[in-house]
Amino acid sequence: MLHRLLLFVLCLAYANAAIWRFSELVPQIRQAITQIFVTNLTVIDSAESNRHADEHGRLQHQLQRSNGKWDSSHPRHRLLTALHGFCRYKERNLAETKKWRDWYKQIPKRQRSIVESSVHYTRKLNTVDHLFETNERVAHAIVDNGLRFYNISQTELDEFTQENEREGRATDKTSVSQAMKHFVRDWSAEGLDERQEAFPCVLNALANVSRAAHHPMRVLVPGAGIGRLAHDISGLGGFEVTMNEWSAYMNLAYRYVSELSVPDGVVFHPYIDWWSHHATTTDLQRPVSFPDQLADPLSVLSVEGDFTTVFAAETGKYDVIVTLFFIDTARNLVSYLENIHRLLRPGGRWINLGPLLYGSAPFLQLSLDEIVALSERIGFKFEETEATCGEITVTGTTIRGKEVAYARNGRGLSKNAYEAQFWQAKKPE
Ligand SMILES: C[S@@+](CC[C@H](N)C(=O)[O-])C[C@H]1O[C@@H](n2cnc3c(N)ncnc32)[C@H](O)[C@@H]1O
Ligand SMILES: *[C@@H]1O[C@H](CO)[C@@H](O)[C@H](O)[C@H]1NC(C)=O
Ligand SMILES: *[C@@H]1O[C@H](CO)[C@@H](O)[C@H](O)[C@H]1NC(C)=O
Ligand SMILES: CC(=O)N[C@H]1CO[C@H](CO)[C@@H](O)[C@@H]1O
Repeated sequence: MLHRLLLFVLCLAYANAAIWRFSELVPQIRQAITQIFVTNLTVIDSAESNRHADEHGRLQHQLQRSNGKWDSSHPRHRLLTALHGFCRYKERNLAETKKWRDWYKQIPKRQRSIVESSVHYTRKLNTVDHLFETNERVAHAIVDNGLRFYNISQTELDEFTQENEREGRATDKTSVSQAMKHFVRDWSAEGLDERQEAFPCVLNALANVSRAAHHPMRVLVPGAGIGRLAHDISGLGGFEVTMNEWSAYMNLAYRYVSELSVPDGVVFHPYIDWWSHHATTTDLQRPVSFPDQLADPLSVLSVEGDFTTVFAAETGKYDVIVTLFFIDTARNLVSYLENIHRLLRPGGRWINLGPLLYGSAPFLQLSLDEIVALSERIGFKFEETEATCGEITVTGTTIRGKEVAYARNGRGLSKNAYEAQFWQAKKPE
């Protein structure tokens, strides 16, 4: 066991001296390895690895069944539910194409034979069914990685899924599909255009923040999805980045992508589950590979849980909080804003880019001008923003609007996008 781990660490050391996947190592072994190999690695940030070890401990504790009431909102229950969802990826999708086959049979035989001879519709259905099997391998790899990462046994998952299925609880196909589509947005070359629309405003604002290697700026990215922005911020250097995500589907996808060690080593077909808006069937069936860039899981700390509660003990800890397509997910927007304000140190900054697409039964739905008024009342002072981030949206404010797509099929015939709002606000000293 130790031998395997040492080999593993050595390989990584050769590949990239900065990569230390401590999260997989128990502390004692980690210590031993640190002593053996630390002498010649360029980057051994022990504070950073302690941060990861501490958080891993917190996560394991939070996931214990005995921690709190065992119901569908228990973190372990939510994790098992998401794992069940990925496990049933193929079944749920093939049930859908089965329906499409049945609907196709509604067409009179004569017409069907025209369709068959001209466009081979049955073959298209068969091909897509086959491609769902490719995607299922990715879904299962996400499950395997998740079981290992969270220390959950296959037996426990099997028992959980059996009980769910006995009681007729269907898995959440949409959440599984959305999490997997984020591989495109965050970690594929195909997602680059979309990232180029959204990330530069945020990264440029951060690049300007003065910082020193021995005193990194603490950045928090709540609602981070599967983490590309958080990793790109870390890539700027001089930032200690924490990302946070509530969804167990997203967290499973993130844990998977951040453990991958071969660039573009995974291929899947993200568009086969929605047949609208395709110029060609080749487009619909096209493969996308990821990750376009490896994510060093140790360069960003991922804290799982609800942003409004999981950082209860971190008042004043962060220099910068970055919200990307996040604030409109709030049920209680006031709590989000107050929480951002509380977590920032005096003099700290809040950087936001995103739309105002309220969902999930929000307690209040504010327009942009109202968000400004409320944020100022809470104690934020809005700052100037770069003209490259769009036109001023509401006269008299410094907030700019910019067209930004989200999880869009770049070759699709539908071009949905948002007028995402960019701002920078300071919590005065
Ligand atoms: C629209 S997505 C944006 C994800 C990512 N920032 C991006 O741009 O790709 C919003 C994310 O916020 C997460 N989220 C919603 N409420 C949350 C909460 N209370 N705490 C943490 N994350 C939350 C959702 O699960 C979802 O992944
Ligand atoms: C993993 O889970 C098993 C059984 O629940 C437990 O006995 C073991 O201590 C856990 N291992 C770690 C590293 O947390
Ligand atoms: C960076 O800082 C300089 C000097 O303070 C300022 O002029 C410039 O507008 C800033 N750029 C951004 C992107 O905030
Ligand atoms: C302690 C030790 O082995 N240091 C070596 C680390 O690697 C550099 C460059 O490859 C060598 O110059 C050091 O001697």
